[in-house]
Amino acid sequence: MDKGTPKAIQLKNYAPPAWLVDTISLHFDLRDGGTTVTSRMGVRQNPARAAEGPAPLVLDGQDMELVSVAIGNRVLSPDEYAVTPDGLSIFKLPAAADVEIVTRIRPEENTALEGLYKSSGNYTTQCEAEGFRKITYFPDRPDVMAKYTVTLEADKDSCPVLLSNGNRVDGGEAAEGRHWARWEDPWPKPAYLFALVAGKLVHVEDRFRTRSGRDVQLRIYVEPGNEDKCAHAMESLKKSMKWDEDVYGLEYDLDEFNIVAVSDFNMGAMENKGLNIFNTKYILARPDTATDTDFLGIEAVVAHEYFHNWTGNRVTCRDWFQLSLKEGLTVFRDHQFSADMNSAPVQRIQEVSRLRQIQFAEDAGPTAHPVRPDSYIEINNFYTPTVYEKGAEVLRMYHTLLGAAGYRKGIDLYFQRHDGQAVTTDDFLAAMRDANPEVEVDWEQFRLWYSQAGTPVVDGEAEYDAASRTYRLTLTQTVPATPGQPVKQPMLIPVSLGLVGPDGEDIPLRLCGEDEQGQTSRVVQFTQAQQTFIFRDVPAKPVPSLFRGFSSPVKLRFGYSDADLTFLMAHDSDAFNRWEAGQTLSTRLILSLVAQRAAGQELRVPDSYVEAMAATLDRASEDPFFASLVLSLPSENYLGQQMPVVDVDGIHAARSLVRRTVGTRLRDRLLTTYDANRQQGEFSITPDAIGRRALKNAALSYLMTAEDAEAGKLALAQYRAGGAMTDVLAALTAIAESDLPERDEVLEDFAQRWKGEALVMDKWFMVQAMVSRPETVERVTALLQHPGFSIKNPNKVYALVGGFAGNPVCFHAEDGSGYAFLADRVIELDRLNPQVASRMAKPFARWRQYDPVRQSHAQRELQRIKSTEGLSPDVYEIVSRSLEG
Ligand code: B3K
Ligand code: ZN
Repeated sequence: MDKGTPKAIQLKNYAPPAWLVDTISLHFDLRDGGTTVTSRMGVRQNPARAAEGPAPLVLDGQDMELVSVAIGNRVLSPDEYAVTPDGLSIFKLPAAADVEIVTRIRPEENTALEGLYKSSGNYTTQCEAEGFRKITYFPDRPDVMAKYTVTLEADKDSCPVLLSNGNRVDGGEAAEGRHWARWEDPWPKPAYLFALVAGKLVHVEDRFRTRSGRDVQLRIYVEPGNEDKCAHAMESLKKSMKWDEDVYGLEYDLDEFNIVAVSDFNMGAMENKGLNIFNTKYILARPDTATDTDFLGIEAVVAHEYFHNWTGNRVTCRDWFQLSLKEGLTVFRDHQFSADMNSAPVQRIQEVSRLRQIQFAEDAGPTAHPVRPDSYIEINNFYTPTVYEKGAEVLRMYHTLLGAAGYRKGIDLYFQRHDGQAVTTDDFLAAMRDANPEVEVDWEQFRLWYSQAGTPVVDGEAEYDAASRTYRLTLTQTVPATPGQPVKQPMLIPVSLGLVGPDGEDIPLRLCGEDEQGQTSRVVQFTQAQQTFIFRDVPAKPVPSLFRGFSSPVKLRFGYSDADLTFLMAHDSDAFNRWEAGQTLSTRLILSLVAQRAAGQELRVPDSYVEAMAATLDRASEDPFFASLVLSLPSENYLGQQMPVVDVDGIHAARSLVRRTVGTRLRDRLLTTYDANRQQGEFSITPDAIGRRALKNAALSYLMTAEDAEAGKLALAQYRAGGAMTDVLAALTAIAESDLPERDEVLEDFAQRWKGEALVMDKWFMVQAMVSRPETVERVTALLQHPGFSIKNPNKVYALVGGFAGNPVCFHAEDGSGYAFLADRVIELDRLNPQVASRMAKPFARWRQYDPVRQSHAQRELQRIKSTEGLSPDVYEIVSRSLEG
């Protein structure tokens, strides 16, 4: 590092700001070659720190040119302030003052896509977490909340649209073919929620009347030509607004709500007050360009950003360690919403698969951190699955422990106490606790979910005593050591459970020592390192159904027999656990095949397994979407997590064998399923229609494993028929992986057809990056030169480079070629966009889980990245943690 090793920021060093900013009036003169920003702030000393006497006003600022500083109308001389690479300090000023600062910035040269940047001719901002300091000097921390007035001035031809937060209050013509607009946001907010957009955009419009009668104008702005792809996002927005009123009692609080979709954006979307800025990926959809997954993703992300208006914007975070206060809560809210809009069990299964795939992996590696981290170098590295997805599970546990009504009481109290404030996860917990004094929960113990990293492992054992008709369930918990946290305390783990009797019906639950009427499903609190729950009046030996609905983010180990699992697959009244039983069965089978392969034994898939899959197909019409998920085997990455040393090729071989066996042995059933779920008529995105497509495509993918000519014909016909992108892409994926002679011709055809649609081309890059064939690394390297690819566009990078890093066999190729490819890209990206580079560096983190040959390749590449001159703190933090771990 040329600037020295970057410093870590610690939660324990938090101090309230010395100065507050009540109002800020910003003027942007947007021009090529230099944008001038004039900021006038009304500042005053923070009464909370008045006792310390006068302190200098310290403002954050980076990468800009300071033009002038004034207090009131008096321009300061250079000895009255100091400028450093990180900010500006004004030494002396009265206890309350107007400070005017003029700066100049160059948005057209900003490739990091943080702060104000220009891309595809449009000006856009991204300020969370610390981008505002690249626009002007300001106390860029979320506990400084100000009222904003923003005036934008720009060329009328190239920037007909001028937007900022709040409501548009004024505007007009200016000299030299320019024009201006003024926006006022009545709600105080932290700088990270500031936004502006100026550019050549068109919009679609709708309205929403809130339950108290406010008429809100809704607009989605897109680049010309995309107007026909906004309808689904608009519907999703209206549904979110209604749902938040109905379920949380929360109403929108401005007269306009604007969304802008841009194609160069580091993440999914951003909840700026009244002006959400989105990655086009989460707005644009037409049945022929977007898959069902895209449609559902749009619904969820539009909702998520809208929900932030209360959980994040009206009540925000005191400091960035509290990030999960808004993110965990808002993800939980979007999960609840998606469950209400679609199929609840399917939604839950998808959430849990994602959590296991990415969060459990993070929790088990060198970058493991608690939901509320206590130290960071670069906050942008902490927008993680742990803060988001595990954070959402913590919220779900409040809901499970308190019930829907108790949870809502807690939420109401939270807003009553904290509206307009910047607060902590402790404040949130206190509101939940205080609103529910009658509920017995050890909140101090519950708090450990925020501070202890690592996924708890729960071991279960049970014993049935026929004579006394009692069933003893003993649970033991261990929380693994994680970096910086060698010793852990037992957690409060809510266990939702049932006991399934031999007839497949739930047995009423009567816990010894309690005399309630037995429900068939209930929640028990598992709080000790080891605890036994004794159930009485159990007429026959049951099969326990544990962690129904995945009631806690833990790993369960219970000695189910294969027969128990098949039984639960068929009979558990909890849909999640029916799926779970199937996954456990598949995981167990594949891992045992991996072991047999390593021991040089002959591999066989037992009949009972194929029969369980057959039974799933026979029941599939009851819930096609659910059935498609039961048929999906655990991913290779997830299977790898279950092994002390990942056997990359063994897992691929064993999983492929299982798929091929099912594909061959159940060929007729799969063909019937395929035919039965083809759709005629109009496209729709109801859960049933999505489910049928998912099931049909799952059947196709199994059929393709048998490599018979007929399956190939089906895939080609499905590709050529066109129609819904879900079907086209499923066929393309199967063809790309196959040996079909038409493979390259089909890939070329797709590229020709969609070369004008960036988001569709992303799918094309991704499909090729994910192919498990050995030539993939060369293909992907060649694709970097494709005219449709750009290393400067995050979506393209995520599709091609990120797709490849998620390709288990090729990224982890034994010759190290995959690691070298990724390291080259991280180094190349870091010069342009540190946030994207650091995201691309994360797949290296688990390198110690692999064999010595792969380890040495990965370690070498990590060292190579780390020793690169001028490395960003973003990549430095990930790489150095990975090497330490
Ligand atoms: N709050 C933003 C994420 C900002 C990421 C900054 N690196 C989107 C969201 O979670 O809604
Ligand atoms: Zn969010």
